[in-house]
Amino acid sequence: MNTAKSQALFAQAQKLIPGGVNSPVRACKSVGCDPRFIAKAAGSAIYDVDGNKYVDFVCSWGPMILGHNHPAVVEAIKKALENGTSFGAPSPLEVELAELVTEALPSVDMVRFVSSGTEATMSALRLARGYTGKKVVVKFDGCYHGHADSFLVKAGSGLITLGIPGSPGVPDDIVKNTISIPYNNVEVLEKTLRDESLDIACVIMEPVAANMGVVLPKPEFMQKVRALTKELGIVLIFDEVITGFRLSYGGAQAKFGIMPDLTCLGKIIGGGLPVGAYGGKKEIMKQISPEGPVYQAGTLSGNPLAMAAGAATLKELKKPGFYETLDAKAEKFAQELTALAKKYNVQATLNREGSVMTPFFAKGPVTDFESAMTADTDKYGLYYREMLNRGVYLAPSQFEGAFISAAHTEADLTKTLEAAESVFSIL
Ligand code: KE4
Repeated sequence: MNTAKSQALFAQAQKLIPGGVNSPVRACKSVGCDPRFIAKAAGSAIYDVDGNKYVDFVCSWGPMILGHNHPAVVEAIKKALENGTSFGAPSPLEVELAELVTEALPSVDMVRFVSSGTEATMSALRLARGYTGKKVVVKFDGCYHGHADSFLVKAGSGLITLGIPGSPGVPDDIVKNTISIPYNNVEVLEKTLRDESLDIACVIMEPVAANMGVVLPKPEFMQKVRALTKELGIVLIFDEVITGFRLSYGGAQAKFGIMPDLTCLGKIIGGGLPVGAYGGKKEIMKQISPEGPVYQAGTLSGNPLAMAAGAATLKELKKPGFYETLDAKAEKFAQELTALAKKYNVQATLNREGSVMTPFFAKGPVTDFESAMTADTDKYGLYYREMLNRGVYLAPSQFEGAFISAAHTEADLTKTLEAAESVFSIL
């Protein structure tokens, strides 16, 4: 595979942009190669600057659930574009997307749009603190909630990929108000939340963790989180930046029937444009400025292009049978991939919920951060490079999800399984 143009661009980018990338995992350090520079994308495929074509399982880290450049989304963006790219004033598209989001998510009465998932979680935390008058946030090891200071404690995603526990530049004074405890551990959860010496404002969780690789919540764990937070007057925040509109039209909360007090969204609700949102119970959301005293603002918040792309995406997702078809396709693919690993005696554990999955090179079961860490990352690196050379674009990290979109065809998945078979035979 010729990658000369990507290599030249990477060399130039490294002189101009730290690490040559605008988000660390993209540098592909943990999988032992250099990044491919992408020129364009369509449907399930992305094309690099050297003209190589790949079946894309990154899907821009989740947003592209319809595939790239879906005609309805492109049309909506074009239409919005003709009317201007940003007003800094309210526009009808914000109301339309707010209606779609609040209708879809059972626990969300009101929603505020921002420009990234990081902004959504950061603002939800401020709101939970403002609402309760308390300070401490409880999170779970390996869950990632964007890069705001308070959440960079045993966070997943890029931090685990690069093998770093937290980040310089985050003052101790700030993270002393963050407690990180193991995912899926009911005893530690109960002990922590019942500790009256702690001044707990909120619990934030990924209802399906997808930033230490995909890790499913045990039903009793989810139930306990909800029951205890309710009993103790602690705000429960679901970070549905990945799971929102991915696991079902109503997100993880509708799929599992567990309602948080606040929900954070991003990715899919922007149809591939920069967006985030947080929403929830009216009583809490009314604390946000200008209705209430908790301040939060944004120059590009509710951006018309992002709102248009998001609304067009949600309307497609709302069509009957969308999730049934997508999930059935993902299930079949996951079963076939698992069978191939078994056939070639590759030690692997595949975790999946709906159309997001992670094949861990680990004995398993993978139920939390500690068990995720048993994965053989060197093996994942080899798998990644070999799949890439066979035209399959996976996340350049063992600890991320692989996303299947509506645009992935039978032929794409067959090609991917054939590539996996040939790679498993040499692992
Ligand atoms: P952004 O600020 O990146 O839009 O969203 C932050 C965020 C918040 N919550 C969850 C559950 C998330 O998964 C994310 C961002 N996800 C990563 C993928 N692991 C973004 C890609 C990256 O950082 O390289």
